[in-house]
Amino acid sequence: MKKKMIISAVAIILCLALIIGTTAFAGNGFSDLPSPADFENLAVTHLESIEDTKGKASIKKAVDSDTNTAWKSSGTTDSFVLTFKNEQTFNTIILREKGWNVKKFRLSYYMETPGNEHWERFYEQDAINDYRYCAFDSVTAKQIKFEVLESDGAFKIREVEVYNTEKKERDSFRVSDYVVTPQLAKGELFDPESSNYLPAEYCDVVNQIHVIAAAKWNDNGELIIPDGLTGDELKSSVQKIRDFYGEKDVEIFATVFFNACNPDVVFAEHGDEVIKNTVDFLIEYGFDGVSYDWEYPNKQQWAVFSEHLVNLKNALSKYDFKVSCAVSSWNFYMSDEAIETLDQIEIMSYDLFDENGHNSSFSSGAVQPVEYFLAKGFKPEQINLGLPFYARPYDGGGIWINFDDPNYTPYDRFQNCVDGMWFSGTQMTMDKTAYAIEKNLGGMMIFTATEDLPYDNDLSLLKSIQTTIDTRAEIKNDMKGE
Ligand SMILES: [Ca+2]
Repeated sequence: MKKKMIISAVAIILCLALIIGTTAFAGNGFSDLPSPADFENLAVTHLESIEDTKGKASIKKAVDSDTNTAWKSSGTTDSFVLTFKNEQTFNTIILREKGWNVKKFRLSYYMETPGNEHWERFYEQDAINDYRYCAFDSVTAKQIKFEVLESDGAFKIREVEVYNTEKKERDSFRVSDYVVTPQLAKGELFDPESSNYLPAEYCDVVNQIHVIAAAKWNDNGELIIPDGLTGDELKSSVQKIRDFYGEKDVEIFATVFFNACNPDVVFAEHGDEVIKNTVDFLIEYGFDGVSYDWEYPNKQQWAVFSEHLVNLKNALSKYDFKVSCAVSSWNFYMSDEAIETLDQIEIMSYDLFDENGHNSSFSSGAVQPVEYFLAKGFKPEQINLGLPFYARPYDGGGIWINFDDPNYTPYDRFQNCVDGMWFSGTQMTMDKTAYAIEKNLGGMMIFTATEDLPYDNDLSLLKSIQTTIDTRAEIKNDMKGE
């Protein structure tokens, strides 16, 4: 009797843990995010059959267009095959999982070429986490196989949706990168011998450059040029970028830091001078705008900062200068007026370790932050979604590994984890860029392009961005044609 009691108590505790776990997921759940508008879900409209390994009738729940119903796997690995009535062409699959159990999954199509019949893998990634947007080059096939190769338990799939989306027409698509002043001033970015060299193709992909740190505030509300640069060197650095771009358009922002001043003093005592000095600074050094990177104001400072942003934008509008701000969803108290006023934000959607230890997973690095800032009132076109070009360890330790580190080169486009370090890899970069296009976001932000593999390498992240834009968007005008 006593033994039984203990078992019951353990069962109760386990149940509680499960309830707490489920509630935590439900609170952050994104399983119901809308599907792409204007496109039919081929998994419903052209379905002939769907079968899992055990022939369970419940597999139909994965294609019943109801996110409240789900197919449950028969173990930690399982698969199903979806057969269309006839051959279909598709380039996007959306997976909706109930829970966060899947750790590795694969999509293949059946190649029917006589003599060479086999399942051909066209996509593989790690987690699904509620909602996973899978973007790939067009595939034409009659059958798709979905396989889970790793899971931390039986898993549930609410829906699998298959689309053949068309290019989205848009006026522009921003791709912002950060460059640092010493590399810029020394000419390393334009020197083929330097490891920080930017390829010629860079100018075709990146159309907005944020120069870190072009300036810092001091306590008198003056912008000072850091890193031992002279004013002439900063001016010629900006010109070097313009020369590098030649006829191509580029917007150049001065990224301003707050680490050389007491922000409370600057804004409280020198608010008007700060604005005047910013205008003078942008004109003097040839910038197109100012981008703030304050990590991080406290709640009270956010109020003062928000007011400053509104006043600054009002002053800069006369000169057509832009104002941008780097933001994180875990410390954000900007006023509604500032949200409306800003030209753009760069979401620092990285260094966010989810329960799998991934620092910029599709969920934590795209879905969650995008939904967060849309809910705050930003228009999609104001948002630049951040992409890390570096890896971080699973435990969140203070290690950063560049994507071009020869000791950590992924073996294919699907690999995110290399030797305990987690990258937002080549396929993940395509998925996030495609998702940004799908959500009509303003564009992407890169941190930073100097960490990428050479552009002619098939795994190049910069190239992955460009390929995605080329295949999924129709850009009507360039940046300055707005
Ligand atoms: Ca369902």
